[in-house]
Amino acid sequence: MHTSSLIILTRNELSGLRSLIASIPTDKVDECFAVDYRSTDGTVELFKKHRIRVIHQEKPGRGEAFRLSARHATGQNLIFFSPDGNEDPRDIPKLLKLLNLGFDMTIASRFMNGSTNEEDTKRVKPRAWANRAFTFLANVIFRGHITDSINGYRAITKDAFRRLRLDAEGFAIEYQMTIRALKLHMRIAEFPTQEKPRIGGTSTAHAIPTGLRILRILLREIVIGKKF
Ligand SMILES: Nc1nc2c(ncn2[C@@H]2O[C@H](COP(=O)(O)OP(=O)(O)OP(=O)(O)O)[C@@H](O)[C@H]2O)c(=O)[nH]1
Ligand SMILES: [Mg+2]
Repeated sequence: MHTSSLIILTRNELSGLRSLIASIPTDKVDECFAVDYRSTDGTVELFKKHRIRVIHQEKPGRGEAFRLSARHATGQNLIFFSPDGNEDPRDIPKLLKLLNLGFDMTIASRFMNGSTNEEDTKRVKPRAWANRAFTFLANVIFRGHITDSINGYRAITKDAFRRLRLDAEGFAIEYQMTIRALKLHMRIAEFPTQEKPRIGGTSTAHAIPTGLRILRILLREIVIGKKF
């Protein structure tokens, strides 16, 4: 068994955190800390009440949050959890188990047999369609068999994380992580997850800028190949 660090990513996520914090399996990991970007809604105070250490992020964005997490984590395995309601804390042991079986990265997939995603019950599913399209392109171009290239609910070994030398900003970080892992022929495992609706707070993932940022990363990764 490898040592593990569970990292909770937040930016004003008080209502989600409040309803999930008791079900986060901190006893299943060697350390647990939060990376927070300037929350002003009481998120930081709630972490402190539960004796969860908080790393204060200076520059915004999930890209920066992932890099900061990896710099601070002492575990060999890193698990990223976002407590906005979308992610089921019961998947944390599953993510870890697969890393302990020898995979470099594991993803909780919203788009495979047995999965559900936020938009399943809707007729128009712009996010799901965009996600599937980007995953399709990554698979064709970088020869993968991934079903969810973008979900942030994932775990990776610290060694693999370092080898990927990620420099993407914001919500493009996960896509870059998947693409570069494919380029390096890393062992990637997925399992089905049930994505739930956001609990409260507000989303910072605005569809159009996020989509454009992901598209830019795709083009750049095509151009640079294995030079990273
Ligand atoms: N540490 C850190 N966390 C962030 C930052 N931006 C967003 N988050 C967290 O990342 C998670 C995902 O962000 P969301 O805004 O929910 O994005 P999303 O999941 O794509 O969109 P919705 O669930 O539909 O709102 C949440 O837990 C946020 O609090 C950031 O700059 N730093
Ligand atoms: Mg979310």
